[in-house]
Amino acid sequence: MTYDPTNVFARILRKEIPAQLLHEDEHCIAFRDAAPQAPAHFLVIPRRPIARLADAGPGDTALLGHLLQTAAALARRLGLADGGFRVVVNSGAGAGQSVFHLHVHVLGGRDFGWPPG
Ligand code: DGP
Repeated sequence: MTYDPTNVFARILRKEIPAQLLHEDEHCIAFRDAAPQAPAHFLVIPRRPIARLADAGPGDTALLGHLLQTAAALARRLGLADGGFRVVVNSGAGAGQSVFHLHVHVLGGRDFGWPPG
């Protein structure tokens, strides 16, 4: 799908609106989710403008790996690794995606059921 640069995560990347930043590097940033669904809930997003996971291509392979590495490193740093944490990517409105800039949810600090809703 076409990337809309007015989406809220693009605005966070441009520092037009604030976020509780946890991490920044040349490829991605991570910040706390404004509507947390667990005691710990943060998002890892690429700087590259990709609307949905479904829009990622072969040229994004290293970037996608970096997002997961960053998610795991932050989960360890926040003390979530031993108790377990969940990583979720909603791709498309039907899957629950509401902000159309690719993002990796990381949730921890409680038990999770399966299958997810
Ligand atoms: P999804 O439904 O997968 O597109 O997740 C979008 C998430 O983004 C949702 O958990 C709430 C969060 N969110 C929406 N707007 C903002 C915002 O302005 N700041 C922050 N930190 N999170 C936001």
